[in-house]
Amino acid sequence: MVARRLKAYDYKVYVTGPFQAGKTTLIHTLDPDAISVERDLKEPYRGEKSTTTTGFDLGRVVWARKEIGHDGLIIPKKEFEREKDEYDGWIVKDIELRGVPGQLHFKFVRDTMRANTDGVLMIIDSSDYGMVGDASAILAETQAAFGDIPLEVIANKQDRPDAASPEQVATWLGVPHATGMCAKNRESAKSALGMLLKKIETAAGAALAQGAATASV
Ligand SMILES: Nc1nc2c(ncn2[C@@H]2O[C@H](COP(=O)(O)OP(=O)(O)OP(=O)(O)O)[C@@H](O)[C@H]2O)c(=O)[nH]1
Ligand SMILES: [Mg+2]
Repeated sequence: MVARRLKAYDYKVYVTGPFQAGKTTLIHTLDPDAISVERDLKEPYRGEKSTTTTGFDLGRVVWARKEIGHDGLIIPKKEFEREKDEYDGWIVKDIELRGVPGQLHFKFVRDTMRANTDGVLMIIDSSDYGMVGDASAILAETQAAFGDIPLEVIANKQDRPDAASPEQVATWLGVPHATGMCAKNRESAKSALGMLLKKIETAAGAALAQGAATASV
């Protein structure tokens, strides 16, 4: 009997951050077939009629590279399946994107979505200084839960004229670095995810090397 493959992905990315930061938008830009459990906001937030996540977002992409060390391509899973033959011989990793609600009171949902995470995208709205308190609370919650895990702080909505720079956003949160992004733009979204994926692989490589060194002692 052939064993069933239970793990449907190679790397799982947990997408968190405060209310209305752009987590759901990012996942749908990367995977147009992503699914989301959300509801309409009763009132527009900062002039935008929007939805809010009450459950989760689930997206699937493929990271395809000709060689290790290349940036490679990030492709929606369904698109990749249609064009699979073009990637014969490439290194292919299945990536699961798991988005969570930003509203603080949904902490229990964020807590249940963390299992098996390999890396974290922390999405911040660069034009919403009013959310800095919530952003810091979610960053602290995430760091406490995951410890030392690859994490990328993303300064989203860089297309807005009132957006703070990624450097300013990093200062708001007291982190050394933040990467600018516009979640509505596919290239920008792919480049932000790509940065995290490279960090995940570096960390996985370091863990393997450490395991090998320990085994040989
Ligand atoms: N201008 C601009 N608007 C964005 C961008 N990303 C998201 N938005 C808008 O911001 C609002 C919130 O986006 P969502 O993706 O639902 O945010 P979220 O982080 O999933 O929010 P919650 O589920 O409530 O935590 C929507 O009106 C989006 O259209 C961006 O890069 N630029
Ligand atoms: Mg959402």
